[in-house]
Amino acid sequence: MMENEVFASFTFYSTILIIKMYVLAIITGQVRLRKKAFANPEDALRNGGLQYCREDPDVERCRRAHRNDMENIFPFLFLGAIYSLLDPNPTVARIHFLIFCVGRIVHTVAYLLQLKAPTRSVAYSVAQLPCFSMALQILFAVITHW
Ligand SMILES: N[C@@H](CCC(=O)N[C@@H](CS)C(=O)NCC(=O)O)C(=O)O
Repeated sequence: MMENEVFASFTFYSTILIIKMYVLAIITGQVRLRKKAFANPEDALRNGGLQYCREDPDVERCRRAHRNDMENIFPFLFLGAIYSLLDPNPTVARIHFLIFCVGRIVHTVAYLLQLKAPTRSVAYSVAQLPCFSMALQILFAVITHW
């Protein structure tokens, strides 16, 4: 499988992004502890009392970043896998994956650090470009082989 250069490249960038999501989950947990804002009564009870079962703006920010990752990285995992099967040019394919990966990392950093707008939106839009490109190429390949 790893002899397929495009698929190896897709696997690499996908795994980086999955690790990024794991790191975001860890950060969310740390922010919950620091801000004493727990999602469940049992967690609040263990950390000072039921009053800490509450929402916090910083935790919610982490959660929105995570949700946005799920809205975008999950479709990428599908599109990238199918696109890899189309035998694209390895360099072009790598550029697609790299742009998406960098865009999503910048999106997360911009979200968590509250970077000046429109940094986050630009990162989001740039990362969407290779996804649209892959989606169109997949549709084209399917239609022309029907
Ligand atoms: N579900 C997204 C759809 C559009 C989107 O993903 N926008 C990007 C760039 S403005 C974003 O970072 N949205 C913030 C978010 O999803 O929390 C939303 O509600 O905003």
